[in-house]
Amino acid sequence: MKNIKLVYLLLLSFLSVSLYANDGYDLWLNYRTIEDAKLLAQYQKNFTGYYIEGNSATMQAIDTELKKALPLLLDKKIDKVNSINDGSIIISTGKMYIDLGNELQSVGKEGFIIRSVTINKKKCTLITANTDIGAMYGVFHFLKLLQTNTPTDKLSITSVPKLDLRLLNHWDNLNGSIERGYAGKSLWKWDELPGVVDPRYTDYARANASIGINGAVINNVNSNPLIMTEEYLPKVKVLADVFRPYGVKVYLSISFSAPIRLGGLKTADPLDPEVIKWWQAKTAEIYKYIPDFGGYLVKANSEGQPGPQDYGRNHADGANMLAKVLKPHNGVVMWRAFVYNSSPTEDRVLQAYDSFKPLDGDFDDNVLVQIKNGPIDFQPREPFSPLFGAMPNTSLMMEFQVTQEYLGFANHLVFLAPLYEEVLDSDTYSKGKGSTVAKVIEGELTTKKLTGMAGVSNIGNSRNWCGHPFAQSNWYALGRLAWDPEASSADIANDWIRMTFTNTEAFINPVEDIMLNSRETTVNYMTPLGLHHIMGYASHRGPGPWVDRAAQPNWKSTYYHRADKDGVGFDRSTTGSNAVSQYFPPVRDKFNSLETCPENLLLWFHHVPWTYEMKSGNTLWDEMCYHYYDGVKEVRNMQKTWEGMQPYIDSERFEKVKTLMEEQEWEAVFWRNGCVLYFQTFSGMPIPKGLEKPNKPLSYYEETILR
Ligand code: BDP
Repeated sequence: MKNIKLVYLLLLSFLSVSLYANDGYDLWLNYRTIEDAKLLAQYQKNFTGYYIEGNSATMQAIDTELKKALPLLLDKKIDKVNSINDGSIIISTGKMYIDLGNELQSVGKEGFIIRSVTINKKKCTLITANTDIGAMYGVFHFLKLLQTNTPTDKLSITSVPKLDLRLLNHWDNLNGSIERGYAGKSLWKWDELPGVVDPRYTDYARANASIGINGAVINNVNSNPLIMTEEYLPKVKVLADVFRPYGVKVYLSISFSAPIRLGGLKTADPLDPEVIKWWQAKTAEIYKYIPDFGGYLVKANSEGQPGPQDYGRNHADGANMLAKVLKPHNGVVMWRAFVYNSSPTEDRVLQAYDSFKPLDGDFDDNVLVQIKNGPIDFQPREPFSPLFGAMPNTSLMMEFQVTQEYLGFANHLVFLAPLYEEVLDSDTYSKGKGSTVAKVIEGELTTKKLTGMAGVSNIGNSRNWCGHPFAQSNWYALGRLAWDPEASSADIANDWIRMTFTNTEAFINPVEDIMLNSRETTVNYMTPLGLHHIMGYASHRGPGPWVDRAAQPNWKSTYYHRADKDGVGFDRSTTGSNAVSQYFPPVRDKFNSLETCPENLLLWFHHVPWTYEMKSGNTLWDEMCYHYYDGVKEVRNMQKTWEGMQPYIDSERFEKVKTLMEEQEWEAVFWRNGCVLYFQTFSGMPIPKGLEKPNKPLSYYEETILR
């Protein structure tokens, strides 16, 4: 009897654990029954079935999505119907059910309209668009409304993406590894393709479609040209076929020397007729496999990659050659502006601008210059790249990094939307006040109108896709900001929490706070006050301000922080490298003066004495210490808040986040102690009173490398 009871109890506890287990695979498409009983009753009454006009692959995918989502959300049987009834959700792209005037036209190829309407005295919800993909975006938006418990009685929503290309850049290698990937191996199983098609490819495309991402560059910018061979193209084609119903186009990173390496030519000179012929034939071959292939992403003459400069040509020569080859197929070239040389004297920060600005106006219409958000390399904080605004006659595309190369890998909770938002909201003043980076990439301030945003993906084959449960929010945020670069990170966080976890306010508010503060917290314990590129050599994970030997001078941390007995920071003012002059006034003047330079970028632009008095009244040294210590304190507060969240979510994700936060706290302390002890060797000043002293000597931090 006792045994039976025990078995029963064990079974019960197993059941409850598995009921509440959530491995994160469903991402924000985590459809659960509406928790609020009143709202649930209302939804149940309002929605009785869905009616789909048409039968394309996209419409079938919509059907599959609704079949899955609606019964889960509404906790009732709800099906596709063959005629319009009271409570029908109508998905239509052809037939006009109500007079929308010119509005439908104005939403273009990818926008949508959602309306509460009455048709033949029947109350319905209409989701309509000009294309099936537009309708799919509308359906995902509609599901989001339910997932976030939004009232749906009087819906009147019109939404149009502000950017044309909304892309993920996968830095995936053909051997399955991912450059700067922290969530397992590549999703693409090249050894199985084209025969075996992992269902996960569909879920990947679905997730992208749900946030409006419409393209994926599937291979590393440090490209292996084999991707363009007959061996790989049939595999790439399969991915493109799976992604197509979800509106996700495939793009490839190409190697500029492919004509030599694959084609056996002696040169890859973009003006050489044989080279052009080779690219034409190769490109035509790709389009045979994939008729809607998106185009090429190119890293050229950067970090050892081949490029047009190898033949005395410039970036525009290279980009335009490929653009002309792609043009008849409607493809585009995304040409990266991430270039710098190994000069020990020329400030790296200047180089992208100096290389590209003179080429403004020289690029073909189907070329976008893809610019990293800041002038160096995805640091926890950088000023915006001065190229935004400086090339008014070029289509400029944003490149953000979603994978946390310099932000603690997948072990630190860092919500990146505030970083993205800070950049997008920055005013370039290129055409006077209000010339924000967002407006620049929306094409409002440029004569060329192709627009886009790319995010370097943080996705791998780990079960929850991104490693850290909260890293999913960065994929989500990228999609939302690519759709609308003026969206707010608070709104994005709020929606994501509701969709991914719960609509319980007691969970949402504290967790939203954690997310919104997390980036600043990380800046505090890694690179406060404008410090940058002081991470461990090559891995970029732990602290490495002491890195003073490297393959090239501008890979050393000491190159960037320039600490000495007098002070710390890189003088980029008019008396230093003069990087400030790449910005328009008044931004240039603000950055140039020690007094007006924002303190969170102070050491980016100035070499500042340790005893300099900050706005708080503290010396620079004390202020730096306080930032490092605050960073750790904030991680600890985050941990405390998270402890209180246990009742609201499944134990699996709760525990995973908790464990990762412990790791984050350990690493934050490591960062703080290592940096404070290191910089103290220059300042010679004591750590302010009341702050805990590092319990290990500097040598410990220098010798322990976090990988
Ligand atoms: C840096 C990465 C490197 C990339 C490079 C790039 O460390 O792995 O190849 O950027 O963007 O952030 O090309």
